[in-house]
Amino acid sequence: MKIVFIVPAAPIRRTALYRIGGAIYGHSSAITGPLILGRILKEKGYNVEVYEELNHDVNYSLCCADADIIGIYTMTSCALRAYELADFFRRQRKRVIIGGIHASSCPEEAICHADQVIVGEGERVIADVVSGKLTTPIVYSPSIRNLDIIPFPDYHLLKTPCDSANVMTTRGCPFACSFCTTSRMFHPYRERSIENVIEELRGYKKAGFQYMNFEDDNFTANKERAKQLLRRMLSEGLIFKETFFFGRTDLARDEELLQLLQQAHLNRVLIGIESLNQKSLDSVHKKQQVIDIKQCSQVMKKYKIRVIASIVLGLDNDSIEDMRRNVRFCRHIHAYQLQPAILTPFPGTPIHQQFVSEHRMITHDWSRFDMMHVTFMPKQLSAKELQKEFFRAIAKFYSFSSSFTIMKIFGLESGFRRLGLWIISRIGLLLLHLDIRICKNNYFHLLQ
Ligand code: B12
Ligand code: SF4
Repeated sequence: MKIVFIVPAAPIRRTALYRIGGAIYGHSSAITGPLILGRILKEKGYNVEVYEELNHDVNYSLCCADADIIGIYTMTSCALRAYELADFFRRQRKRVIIGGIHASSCPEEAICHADQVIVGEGERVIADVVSGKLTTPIVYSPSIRNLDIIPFPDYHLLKTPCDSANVMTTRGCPFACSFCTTSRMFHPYRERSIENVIEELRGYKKAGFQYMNFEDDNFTANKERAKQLLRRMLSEGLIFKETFFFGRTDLARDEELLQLLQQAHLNRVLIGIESLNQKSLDSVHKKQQVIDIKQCSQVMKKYKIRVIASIVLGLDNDSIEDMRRNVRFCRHIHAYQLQPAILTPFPGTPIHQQFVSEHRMITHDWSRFDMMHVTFMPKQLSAKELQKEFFRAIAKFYSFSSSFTIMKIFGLESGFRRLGLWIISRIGLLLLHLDIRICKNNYFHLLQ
């Protein structure tokens, strides 16, 4: 029996410009859920293949012709694409199973497009769903407490390109920011043993991966554990050319940790700065002080760790001037990249519940839930103004001259990548402005 897993990508993400931008931004990687579930099924004797749409077009009539079951991953911004594919395969009389973070928040919606939906982390139930032992349309899968018993993702199943191995050494996050989806989907916070992670890393070294990402929502949540792991990586020579990770500003309080991160080539980090307005940070329960942000920004350069600064646009307590100050700050600290994320009330989060109850949602078209579109009525400015602030943030942050500053601090490759991002962002903004001018049904015109 053949099972094909698909990780969809929204239409905009499948355009050439986006794919070029993605290649400059970082190295291609894969969502690990389907690779883990795929391995469980492969070990039961099924023939499994996994396809990701993000980096490569997929010829479905070729790869799915002999498939019996199609498993589709969903995140919110790709949900409509996932449903489009699901409907297509069901018309071909294939059995369709849907899972992932969006379907886990909206199972009743997903089941309209599938034979079965799995809610939550799928490891415990996938084999029984596929074999037909579990037959309810919506199957609730409890999360696994001991992460060490979960098999490693099987990259041999992945039939689309992928340059870096994604490793999750933990699931969830001990914090609970009100806009965050992952800390709710992956609950409670759990850690794998160091030995188990090291064994997985050995496999990727052996397989020849040059790049690796720690995709933990908060890799340095437990600093002592992170240090232990980094020491083991160093002593065993499990160092990759470049390793990306997600962190919080509090990691900068620990100089030993910073040294180890640098030595182990964990040299690119996405940090949620969110806002320099303490009231805003407190309002989303970020549990982060402005002083942490400032201190963190100063020390990262010293350890040559490039910061992808993530800021949230549209928090209730932030004025236009606050948002602009956040962008200026990210430029000033020479952040390597900027991720200006428009506040997005993902289903299943407290912020979504709040905005629904306050009648502030302006759309539930999931394709807009990509952190680049305004989906709710902001408090201090109009929706249209907020959308403009997003464009403005990109235009102000990426500039020709700042690429050379980045080159000076982080070296030639980083400088060229930054230059590339400047070019791509300019082309993107230009095309967008043209589209807004020409196309009367551009999303921008729907905003008040
Ligand atoms: C790696 C990653 C990426 C990569 C690769 C994405 C890709 N190839 O499409 C990159 C960096 C490119 C990326 C991009 C984006 N991402 Co991303 N990404 C992740 C990340 C960090 C790790 C995914 C992972 O491996 N998880 C660990 C495994 C164990 O979990 P899992 O894959 O979900 O699988 C479990 C269950 O979901 C379920 N399951 C999974 N698949 C299936 C399939 C079936 C059939 C079944 C039954 C069950 C099932 O069982 C699995 C095992 O327990 C997650 C955060 C996270 N913690 O998940 C964010 C995350 C998924 N991304 C997110 C977002 C918002 C985006 C972007 C929109 C960001 C942006 N503005 O650019 C884009 C969209 C890309 C696209 N496809 O269109 C959000 C999604 C929120 C939401 N509710 O939709 C997340 C949750 C991050 C966050 N902090 O909020 N992403
Ligand atoms: S710190 Fe990051 S991962 Fe943790 S709850 Fe907040 S946003 Fe989510």
